[in-house]
Amino acid sequence: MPAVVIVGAQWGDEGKGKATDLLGSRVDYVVKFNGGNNAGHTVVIGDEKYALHLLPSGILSPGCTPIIGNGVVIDLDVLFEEIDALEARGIDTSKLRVSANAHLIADYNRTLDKVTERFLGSRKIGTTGRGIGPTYADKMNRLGVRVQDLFDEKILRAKVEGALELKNQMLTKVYNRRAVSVDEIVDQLLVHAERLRPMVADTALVLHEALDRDETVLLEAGQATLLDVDHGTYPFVTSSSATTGGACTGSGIPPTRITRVIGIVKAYATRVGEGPFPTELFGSNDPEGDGERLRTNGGEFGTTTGRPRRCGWYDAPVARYAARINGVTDFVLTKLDVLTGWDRIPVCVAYDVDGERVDEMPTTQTGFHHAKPIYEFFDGWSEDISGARTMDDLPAAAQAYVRAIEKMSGARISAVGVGPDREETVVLH
Ligand code: 2SA
Ligand code: GDP
Ligand code: MG
Repeated sequence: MPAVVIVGAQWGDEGKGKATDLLGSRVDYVVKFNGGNNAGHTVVIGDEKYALHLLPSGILSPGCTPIIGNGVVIDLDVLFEEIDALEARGIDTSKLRVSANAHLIADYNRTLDKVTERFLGSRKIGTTGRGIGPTYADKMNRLGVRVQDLFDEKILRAKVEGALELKNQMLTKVYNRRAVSVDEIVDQLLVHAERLRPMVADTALVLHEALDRDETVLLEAGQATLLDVDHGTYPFVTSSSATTGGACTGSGIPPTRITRVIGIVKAYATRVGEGPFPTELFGSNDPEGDGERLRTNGGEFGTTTGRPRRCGWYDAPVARYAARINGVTDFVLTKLDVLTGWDRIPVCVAYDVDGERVDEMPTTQTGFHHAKPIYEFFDGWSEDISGARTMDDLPAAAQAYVRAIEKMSGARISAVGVGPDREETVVLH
């Protein structure tokens, strides 16, 4: 049986949490394979709203085993805060398993994230300040501290010492901060060690055995294709692999076991943090105030940081790019309801790059920075569509919009979101 991947096909916050939750009742394992508590997935079930950061969204489905894979970076304080908050609301988290190879976010990494951003000034990335980038940098520099290190204090101490050697030079000499002591970090990391111990597992083996038993594994990406460290709008990206390739490396499941890749796309586009965004609506680009209207109607504020998200129209070349990079077999188009009430809806079908029409995403950073959207316009609709459950329930103009997007985006659309609730979904396939 299959391993299924869910990835963001734009700049994040497409509604991956809801899509994962929707599938949750039909899958046995849900795996978070990249990122950390920079992620923010909101899931609405009836009157209850859950914001998940570090735990996979599948944790809300009884019967589903949530896994934090080796590709994740873990802030232990946040992990246990999140577990306690869910338990207090009656959610069973006892099945959670955590990879022994996942890396830990130490306090110095949070500090470095924040001071680096301040230091960069106008060149800043607009990170979430959770220590994600510095923790992945340590991993790549072979200076990381892993979950398994918590259970051998001698090794833990040696690793923290190694990690701090250069960092203390940097903190004191470049950033004018105090040096950090090995003892203080080791003590902080060990606070949760015994509570974590029973959850720690060889998660790759657990998942292989599940697949061999014909069980279904859902791999849930944090962030998105355009924020992927290799395939995104580098350097304005996160520091992990948020695409299908990352699902393999971040979980230990090989590509040959993946049978379906579900790309989540919003019916318009948003981005948080800095970096190029051709269809963004702001200032003189947006005489009608459509950006603010999308933000208000769509509730476009960061789930983790509360930052207002930048808003713009649907960008078809971006979706096609994501379809190619991830091998998307199905798109889920979310938040169609947010577009209700516009007379006409622009969709970016290609770019004008320095006077030349370009149909696919430009390869160079400068090319994408210069890309101006070329729009095609579609009729809007005014009816409330939140009650629609089949394509036929949607107004003709909404159906035409969905079909047009499908044609441009490189894969079939298998579901359409018409509201935040689990139930508010039009299923096509
Ligand atoms: P980081 O902190 O190193 O990962 O930041 C690097 C870039 O990645 C972006 N990023 C995100 N973009 C959208 N949503 C994210 N999650 C939260 C949410 C964000 C929030 O669901 O709303 O609450 O602000 C997320 N996480 C990272 C980030 O904006 C930087 O551009
Ligand atoms: P994720 O990071 O991709 O999981 O997305 P977020 O949870 O950060 O942001 C998506 C937001 O849109 C959440 O508040 C969801 O509850 C909400 N949402 C998801 N699908 C729909 C939809 O079809 N319609 C509306 N109106 N809201 C949706
Ligand atoms: Mg989010």
